Order: sequence, then structure tokens, then C-alpha cells
Amino acid sequence: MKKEESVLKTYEIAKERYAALGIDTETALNRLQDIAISIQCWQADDVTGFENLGNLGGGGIQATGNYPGKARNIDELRRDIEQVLTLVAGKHRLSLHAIYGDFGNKVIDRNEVEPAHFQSWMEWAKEKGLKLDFNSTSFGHPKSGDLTLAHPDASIRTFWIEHTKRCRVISETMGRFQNDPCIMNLWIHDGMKDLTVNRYKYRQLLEQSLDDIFAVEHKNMKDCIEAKLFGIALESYTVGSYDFYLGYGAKKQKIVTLDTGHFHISENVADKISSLLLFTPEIMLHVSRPIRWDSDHVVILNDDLAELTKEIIRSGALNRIHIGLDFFDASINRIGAYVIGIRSTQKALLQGLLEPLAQLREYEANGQYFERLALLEEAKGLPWNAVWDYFCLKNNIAVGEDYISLIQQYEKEVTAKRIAN
Ligand code: RNT
Ligand code: ZN
Repeated sequence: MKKEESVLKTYEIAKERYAALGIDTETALNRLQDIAISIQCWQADDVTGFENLGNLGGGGIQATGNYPGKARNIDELRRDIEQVLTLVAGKHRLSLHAIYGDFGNKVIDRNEVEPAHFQSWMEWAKEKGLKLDFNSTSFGHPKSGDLTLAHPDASIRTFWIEHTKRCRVISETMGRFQNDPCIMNLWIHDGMKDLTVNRYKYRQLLEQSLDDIFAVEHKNMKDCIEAKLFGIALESYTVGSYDFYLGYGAKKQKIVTLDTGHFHISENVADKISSLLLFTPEIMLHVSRPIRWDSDHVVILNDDLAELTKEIIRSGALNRIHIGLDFFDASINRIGAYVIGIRSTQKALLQGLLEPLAQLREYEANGQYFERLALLEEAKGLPWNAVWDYFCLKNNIAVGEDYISLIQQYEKEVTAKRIAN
């Protein structure tokens, strides 16, 4: 039997199996089709960017590995993203960082970035049917030591405030251009390697900087603030902790970004969705995979991800939740990393969409907790993968592991020929 035939056959059986539980697989597939994932541009080049300032790295994050073939310039990065898009179904978004501007050979400092530097991105994205999201970049710069927006030196603070304000204007321009709000994420690494006796002071400075940054209202962009547990070499104190941004977000009605790698390993990020939905306007997610720390491993279909996507679907507030990815693994084929991460996130979403929720909720309402647990367990083994394969087939993209050889081919023809710089 040809693969296509067997996928179709298996899907028909799965469809019936789900129908018996009151689930319409076609509805689930249509909903999945419409969920855009914001793909992080920075997996393609290990968070280097295209500034001509000499990226200093640092800033609490670190890509590890030196697998050959990283994108060295804008054209290569775009080509890689185009390749990724041939291997995933659905219409997605691309999340850019300020350091990925089209600066040509010019030296443009962070307090000089403007929409013009992203014009070619906007046009390219439009051509590819992608919407853009944006991020200000605090790290990898001579003025970003341990502190940026929370720096006690007003001149350094002002520099970063200016950068971030400009990033909001760039986001606004993108949003207007694409006729869809650009989601702008603000993450700064500010913290201390060792004990500080000024926890309050830096947080107060950060609050003031944020108030200044957000003073101007924009209509075509949305602000997100991303917390973190700790950064590399900044282990003792993080100015923008979760309490800080949760408080700020609830008070000022800003979107809080939940990066799944930014919490204590035993903390359940899925559990946070419902609380944020109650007190903040929307939610931004940075789906990542921490291993022992915020290691930004490639996202895989594990229990954490499945719980997260189930909570998203169960919340009934998909329209208020933006799903972005945030991982950067430089130790394996980078295109492969993207494809695994995107497809795994979609698989997890599909599992959530196929959950027999009505029945589970009925059990719960009746106090039938054995029945609830039993069905939750059984649901794990329902033939969701047959629905997934059908989703890929229907979208004319590689089914199952078929994408492996396509990535190998792209590696042979394109990425392997790139010489490190
Ligand atoms: C860092 C944050 C942040 C970055 C990207 C590159 O810990 O997760 O989101 O990963 O902005
Ligand atoms: Zn993140």
C-alpha cells in the first residue's frame, strides 16, 4: 500500500474512533490550520543578528554548539526560513529581533534603529504570506553589561529606553503594514551575578523605564513583557522576575510572556494560563524546553508541552493566546531544529483539540473522578497521530519522518556549503 493510501485509511478509522467520543476530527483539523505559530528567527543563526557592531554575546543567554551551516546574512536566513515553511503546514508568523535589521554595511546603533531597516523584511514577509512579530534586543552590546533599563546611570538607561521606544515604532509600522498587530516582546537580561543589596532600587528603575517606554499608545502593535528566573552569569538576582512583570502586567494591562524555560524546573507553566487570562489582557508564549536550566533545547512533544496546549484549548481563549517559539540549538542541523519544534508544537495543539473535553467536564461535574482520570488516561492513546499524518498529507507537506531526508538534501545542497565566519 502506498503511504498516501495508508494515511487516508488510518485517518478514516481514527475519525470514527473519535466520533464515537463525540469529537469531530475535521473541526479539530480546521482549528489547527488556523493556529499561527510565531517562529523565532534566531534559531537560524544562533542569536547573532546582522548588526555591524560586533555582537558581544552575553546578556544571560547562550547558544551552544557549532554545527556547520548557520545563516550568515539576511539572504541565507530568509532562505532557511523559506525552507522550514515547506516542511510545516499552516500559515505562521516570524519573530524578528532588533539586531536582525537590514542594515546593509552601515553601523546602526541600537538607539538608531528605525522602520526603514525592516522594510525589506516586511516586503519579504508579505510575499511569503508571513506576519511579523518583533523583539527589542538588550543583549550583545557594549552598553549592556549586567544592567540596561534598570541601570542606575541615567545615560545608559536612556539609551535603552530610546532603543525600546524605537522598537515599538518599528512594531507599529510592521503591524500597520501587515494589517495585523505585531506582537512586540520586551525581554532584558538585567540582573546580578552575586548578591545585591539594592533589589528594590533596580526594580523601581525598571518600572520607571517601562512607564516611560509605554507612555505612547500604539494601535497596531501589542506589548509583551517577559520574565526570567536567572541568566547565565547573572544567577543571584533578576530585576525582571516573574512577580515583577506579573504585577506590572496586571496593573498596567500589558501582556505577560511566559517562556516555558524561565521557571523553576518543577513549576507547572500550564497552570499559569488560566490565572493570566483572568488578570492580563492576553498571553504570549515562548515555547522552549529547559533541561536542568533555561537551556533552550528544541521543543519536543513531552508532557509539559501537552499539558500547556491542553490548558490553552481548555481555556477557550485561543484568540487571546499568542504562541511563539524560543529555542536555539546550535549543535544540530538548524533547519531540522525548527521543523521538529514547530511540528511538535502543532502535534501538541492537535492533541488538545482532540481531547474529549465535554465528556471529561461532565464527569467532573458529576463528581465522577475515577471516570475522569480513566478517560484522561485513555485519551493519551487515542489515534491522534493518524489525524496528524492526515493533516500533513492534506497540506501537501512531508508525512511523518519523511522530512528527515528533505532536510538532509537541503543540508547537502545549501547549509553544508556555508563556511563559518
Ligand atoms: C531569554 C529570553 C528571550 C530570548 C530571545 C532571543 O532568556 O527567553 O526571549 O531567548 O529574545
Ligand atoms: Zn523567551
